[in-house]
Amino acid sequence: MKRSIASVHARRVWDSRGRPTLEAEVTLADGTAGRAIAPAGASTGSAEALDLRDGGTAFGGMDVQRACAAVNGEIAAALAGRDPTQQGALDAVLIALDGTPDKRRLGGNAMVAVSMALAHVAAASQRLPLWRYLAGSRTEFCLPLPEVQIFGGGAHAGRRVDVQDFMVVAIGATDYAQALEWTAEVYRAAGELMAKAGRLSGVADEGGWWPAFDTNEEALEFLQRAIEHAGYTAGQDVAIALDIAASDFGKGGRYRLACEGREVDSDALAEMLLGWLRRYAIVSIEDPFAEDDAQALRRFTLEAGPKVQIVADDFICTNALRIAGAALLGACNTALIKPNQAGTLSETRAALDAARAAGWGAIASARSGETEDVTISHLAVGWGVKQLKVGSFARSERMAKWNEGLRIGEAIGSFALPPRCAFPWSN
Ligand code: 2PG
Ligand code: MG
Repeated sequence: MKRSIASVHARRVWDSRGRPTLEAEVTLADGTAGRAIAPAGASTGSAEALDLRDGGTAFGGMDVQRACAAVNGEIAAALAGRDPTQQGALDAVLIALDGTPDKRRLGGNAMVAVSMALAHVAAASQRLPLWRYLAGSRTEFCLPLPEVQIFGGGAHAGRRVDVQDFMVVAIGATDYAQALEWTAEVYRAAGELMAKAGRLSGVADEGGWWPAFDTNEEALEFLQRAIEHAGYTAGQDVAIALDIAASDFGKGGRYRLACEGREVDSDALAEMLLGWLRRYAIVSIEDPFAEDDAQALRRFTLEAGPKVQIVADDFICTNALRIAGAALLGACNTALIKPNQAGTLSETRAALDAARAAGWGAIASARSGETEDVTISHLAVGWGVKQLKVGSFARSERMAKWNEGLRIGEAIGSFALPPRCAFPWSN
């Protein structure tokens, strides 16, 4: 069979933080090949598929020789001769082969790289671009609304501020190309404002400006000013989205705001965030409480959820069952969809379907450790995910994803975004 898998190979490559990661390459009997690279998070949820690292002293213990060996040995043997278009069945083979609940034996990084490479080679075997292949029988397409980081804090900037992502969404843009243009202007304006204020000191892990601010709210103020400085109306043209990533500084209902030198409980944190929602043009807020603080998430969603997108990342870890449980509880209303949290494309898709079934919105998301791999851009379009988060508007591992959207838009023949009424309730 021409379309059968002839080989599966993994090689060690390097990510945007200069750390090892692995690239999987699947080749068919007729020579068609597809490849994908595993991304890596820094602020990870505890229920994520395990990112298998070698430990020891080399590269800070981050090497991936064991994950590569798993691909080149067991995984390659299990997939040889199979039909690459049977994604569900092949992912099931990977899951059964691993046999652990968190993919710790073969490694979530090994599995997601292979799973994505299978989709790439299957698309190539049908001479389709990946987005088109993933779309199946769907015929209507739009591009995702970009959610773009302007300041990067938390675990991505030496904890310079507690909040991790200060982002913008060009909710008033007429199409994807214009959304990128507006974002570029806001990013530039923010840099200029920081330079003028003597606060410019480089960029954080995802390309956002390094947040040389004294309080979290000062960053928020600066961001709103940058939107206006670039000539846009905050809240109408360009709005603010935050990823609090609260699991990184909170546990057991206590939150340590290190940058402000104080500790607060869930209620006081909620008060602070609700105050921000009143004073700034915020339309989306991710992980406002820690992953173990479901009741605070529920109360916050009850209060703010009707107006604002409340995004679950660490809380649900791209897991269908967790999403269904969170929806039942009424905690959050939008799922962040990260393939490497799930570990296979099929489980990622199941999480998206669970979000849709619950009436939740969804955002496809890259990780803080990234590469030139642009699978996530294809996945957003192909699966009709209406928002995309890949970090800032600088550095090629980020720009590769935004630029791929421009190529896909040309191929579709339109840069149309989801209908405006779909935000923030897009699913
Ligand atoms: C997040 C991501 C992306 P990381 O928390 O949403 O910003 O960060 O990949 O480090 O988990
Ligand atoms: Mg997050």
